[in-house]
Amino acid sequence: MENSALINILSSPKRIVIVCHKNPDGDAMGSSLGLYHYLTLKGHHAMVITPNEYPDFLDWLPGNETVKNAKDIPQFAKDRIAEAEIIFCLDFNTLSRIDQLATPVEQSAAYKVLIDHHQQPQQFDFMWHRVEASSTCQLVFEFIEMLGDKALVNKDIASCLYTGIMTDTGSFRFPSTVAKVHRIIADLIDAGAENSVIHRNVFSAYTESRLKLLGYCISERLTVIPEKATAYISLSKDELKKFGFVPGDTEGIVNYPLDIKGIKLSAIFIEREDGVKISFRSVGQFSVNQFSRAHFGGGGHDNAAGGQSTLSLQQTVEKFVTLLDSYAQDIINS
Ligand SMILES: [Mn+2]
Repeated sequence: MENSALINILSSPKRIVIVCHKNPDGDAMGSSLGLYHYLTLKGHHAMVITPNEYPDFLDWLPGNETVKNAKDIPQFAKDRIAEAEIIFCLDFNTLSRIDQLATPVEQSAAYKVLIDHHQQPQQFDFMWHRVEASSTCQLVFEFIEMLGDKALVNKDIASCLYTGIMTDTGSFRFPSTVAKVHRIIADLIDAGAENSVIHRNVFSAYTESRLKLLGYCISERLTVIPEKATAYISLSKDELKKFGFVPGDTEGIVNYPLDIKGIKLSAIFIEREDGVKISFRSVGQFSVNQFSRAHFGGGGHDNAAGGQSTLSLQQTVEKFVTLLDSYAQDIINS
């Protein structure tokens, strides 16, 4: 796509809204706030609006205090979106990922820009999209670079972008962590990102109950099916309540079953008020994106995807276990 139209639009100060997907993670918030700091530096009036709240371990991000949660102030969010001249959509591929903000964004006359790395994105006015990118934060860095402003990346921008690259690459170990990603990370550290502090801020900020929930998941709720190279965890509403669940507490738990030698597919099933929320992880060729799209109304990336189910928790798990029969060979050979 031609970059000049966007460059032209950004050449004078604009009213800009940045939105990210619901239940924002490190990449969603890091990219949104990184872009926010950049656009603000350039003289734009920018604002980050999230569809709902995000976990406490992201509260330290520079600019956190400026973020508006649309769940708390829905009318305000709608008004800002309606009057925006540019809307940046970050870290999601279709408007359904932003819940109640989808209609206002769709109806807004703003010029709409997508910056994202999820598969099969819908059409936007301007697309800065690459499935191979490690993270949306990487894409925001490359976006700033494309605009000729790499030298403007300061400590605030660098800290935000470092965070999302770190979380979306599983601390720089997923296959998406190509040499280019490490070069960008080096640039971000040069620009002031305190890598060691950021790791502790994000990964060593557990509450006691969150750590105990993790221990409980592994010791009491883990089912391993070695002959299908699969392991999964399921959690009921009551169990979450017992551990004083707050959003973000279950984040990352799905990665642990993959630490078992030989396990190539992992899933976590979490019972919610409105159904069962599912996360899938895989190693190698087995695409959880395709698997989830086909059976659990979700998607994402080849090795990390979300899904959902309106069946009961038990029925959802049974459906998953039954499906494994026809996928076992693919998973084992992954
Ligand atoms: Mn992402």
